[in-house]
Amino acid sequence: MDNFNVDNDRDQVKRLCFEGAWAWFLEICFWCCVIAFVMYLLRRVFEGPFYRRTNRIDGKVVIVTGCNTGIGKETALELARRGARLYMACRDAARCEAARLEIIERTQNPNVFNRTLDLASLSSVRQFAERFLAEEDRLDILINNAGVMATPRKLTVDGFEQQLGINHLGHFLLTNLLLDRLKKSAPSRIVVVSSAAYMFGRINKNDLNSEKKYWPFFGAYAQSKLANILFTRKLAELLKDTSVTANCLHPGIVRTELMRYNNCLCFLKTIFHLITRSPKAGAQTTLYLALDPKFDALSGGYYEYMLRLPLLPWARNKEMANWLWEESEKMVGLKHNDDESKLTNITTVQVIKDEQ
Ligand SMILES: NC(=O)c1ccc[n+]([C@@H]2O[C@H](COP(=O)([O-])OP(=O)(O)OC[C@H]3O[C@@H](n4cnc5c(N)ncnc54)[C@H](OP(=O)(O)O)[C@@H]3O)[C@@H](O)[C@H]2O)c1
Ligand SMILES: *[C@@H]1O[C@H](CO)[C@@H](O)[C@H](O)[C@H]1NC(C)=O
Ligand SMILES: CC(=O)N[C@H]1CO[C@H](CO)[C@@H](O)[C@@H]1O
Repeated sequence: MDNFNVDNDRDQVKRLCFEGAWAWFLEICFWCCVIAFVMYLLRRVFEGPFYRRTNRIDGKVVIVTGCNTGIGKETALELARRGARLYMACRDAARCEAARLEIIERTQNPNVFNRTLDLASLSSVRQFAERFLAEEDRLDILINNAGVMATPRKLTVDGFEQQLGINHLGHFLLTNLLLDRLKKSAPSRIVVVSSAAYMFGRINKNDLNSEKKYWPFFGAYAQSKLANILFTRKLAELLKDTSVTANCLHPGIVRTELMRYNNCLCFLKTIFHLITRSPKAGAQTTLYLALDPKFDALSGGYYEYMLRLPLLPWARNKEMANWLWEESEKMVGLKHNDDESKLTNITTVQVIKDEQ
């Protein structure tokens, strides 16, 4: 009798819990929610933190290089939204104008200007700087963002390997030409978009231009991004008695056009999409360094996910930073060199300085 009752109860329990269609439905719903929540958390983790302060920069003059697309465009958009007087420094006039019109429409800020800057040409850099210095009295924020990654080996107009030429040397010259204006506008700042790929990089003293051996990503790109960091740190040191700060960053792995030269990675696209950040998320650390008031006084740091991170020894090497700085000065013609042709460039620089 007892036995019968127990079995009966068990049956009833079974029926209640597992046999009703609603039970299955609830269970499926539950697991869907769990999966959705986990995916949401993962996305949040990969998207990283956002810059939440609402400080405006009305009337501040800002230059962003390479801002017709990708991280640069999102950076420009947010700075325009906060009232910047924004100079878009891009190599392709049509793409620049398209982005400019979109930014004006979305932010209702009319002070957004298109300017041509091809970092693969020193004379283009000089022309850009000359025009800018003639039309603006101040420069509050310079954002060196433009870049190319893992391209086939190609030379710039001036004969430099293009990843080094565009990512480092073009920006090196640009920054130096604008430095006095930044000092005059202090507190002001320089933000350099580098990459965690610097970890794979070494400055190849004997073959800066990868003439002997060309390794697109782990060689030339990584070297150029390491150069960005050494440049920033040397700059911070040179500027330590001024109120001009210089900081650099890694934006995360961001879905942009940067991969345009790397079709071989296409098969990874789906996975890639899951673990990468949107350009908007990718712009957050740049915005943090450009906007947060604390960087009026903090200089020489390397940031990722809005956190200051320690650098590997070869990115902290002062001797190398000094060597690279001097070598870069020679390469872009900012310094006395035995070579006659390079003397002409010093004249150009002095003319620009005299105009101020
Ligand atoms: N995406 C990532 O995962 C990632 C990771 C680490 C670091 N970064 C760095 O983030 C920065 C921005 O990259 P992104 O991902 O936004 O790439 P992107 O979408 O390819 O944008 C790069 C920008 O740089 C411009 N540019 C290229 N060559 C130039 C030149 N010679 N003169 C002037 N502008 C030039 C491009 O102009 P065009 O459109 O005319 O080509 C474009 O506006 C780069 O410095 C990159 O190294 C990106
Ligand atoms: C750049 O902007 C000006 C307005 O400031 C516009 O008249 C001009 O057409 C633009 N340049 C290009 C190449 O679209
Ligand atoms: C060595 C060097 O960089 N020379 C450049 C000086 O500037 C002119 C244009 O202003 C370039 O044509 C040279 O290549």
